[in-house]
Amino acid sequence: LKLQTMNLDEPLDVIPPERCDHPLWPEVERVTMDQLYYARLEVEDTPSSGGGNWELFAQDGELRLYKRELEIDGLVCDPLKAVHTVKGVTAHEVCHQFFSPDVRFDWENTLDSMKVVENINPNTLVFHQIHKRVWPAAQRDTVFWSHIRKIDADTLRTKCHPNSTGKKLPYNVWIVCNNSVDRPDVDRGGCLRMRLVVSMCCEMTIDPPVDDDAQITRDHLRCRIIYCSKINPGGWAPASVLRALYKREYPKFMKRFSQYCIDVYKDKPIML
Ligand code: 18C
Repeated sequence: LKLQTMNLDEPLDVIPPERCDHPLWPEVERVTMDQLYYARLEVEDTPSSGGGNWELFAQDGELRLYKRELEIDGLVCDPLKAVHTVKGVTAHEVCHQFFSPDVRFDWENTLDSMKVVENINPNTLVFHQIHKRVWPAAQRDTVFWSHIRKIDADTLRTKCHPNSTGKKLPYNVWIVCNNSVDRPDVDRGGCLRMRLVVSMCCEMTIDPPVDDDAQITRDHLRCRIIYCSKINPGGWAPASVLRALYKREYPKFMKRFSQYCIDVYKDKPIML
C-alpha cells in the first residue's frame, strides 16, 4: 500500500478531488461539511441555532473543554467540544499531524495498534485502530474513514459561517473529519466496536496582519483548534469510569497534541 502523505518540505494543497467514484465519497463530503458547520458554531449560541447547552468542565489557559450529557440505550455518549488557541503553527500543519498515519503513535496514547485498511484517495484513508483496554470494560476497536481538506474562502463565506455578520474571516481553515464506517470484514479480534464522529477544525489568523505573505513568520501565526467528538462505546462500560476517563484524557490529549505540533514545526519552514 503506497500512502501519499505530505512531505513537509514540499507542501501539497489538499483539496478534494473533482471526481471520486468511491461509494463512500458522498458521505465523506456530507459529513465533513456538517462537522465543519457544527465545529464553528460558538458554544454560547442558542439551542435554536444548534449550538447551545454546552457545559464547561475543564479549563487551562486558552484551553476550554465542554460536554453535553447524553445517554443512548443506557450508554454514556456525551458529545465533547474542546477549543484551544496555539501560537506558531498553521492550520494546515496541525491538521496534517492529526491526519497522517506516519506520526499517529507520536501523539496518540490510546492505541494498541493502527492500520490503514483502505486508501480512498490522497486525502481520505480508512483506519482500523485497536485501543488500549480500560478495566473493567472490554477492549474496543474502531474502523473509520479520515478525511483532510482545506476550506476555501468562498465556501467559508457562503456555506459555513453561521454568524457571518461582524466576524473576521480567518486567513484559512483546515479540517480533518473521522467517521465510523461499517466494515464487518475487518476482524474485531475480540473487541467491542465503538462508533465515532470526530473532527479537528483549525482556523488560522495572522496577527498582526501583514501586507504580503512573504513577511509571515511563526510569530504571526495563531491557530484556533476546535476538536469535537461523539463516541458511542458500542457496549457495556460503567458510566462513572467513562466520565472519569474522558475528563482526564481529553485535556491531556489537547495539550499533548498541540505541544507536539509546536515542537515538530518550530524550526521548519512554514506550511501555509
Ligand atoms: O481523536 C483522537 N484520535 C483519533 C486518531 O486516533 C481518532 C480516534 C478516536 C478514538 C478515541 C477514543 C479512544 C478511547 C479508547 C479507550 C482507551 C483509552 C485509554 C487511555 C489510557 C491512557 O479520532 C484523539 C482521541 C483522544 C481520546 C481521549 C480519550 C477519550 C475517552 C473517551 C471515552 C470513549 C468511550 C470509550 C469506551 C472505553 C471503555 C471504557
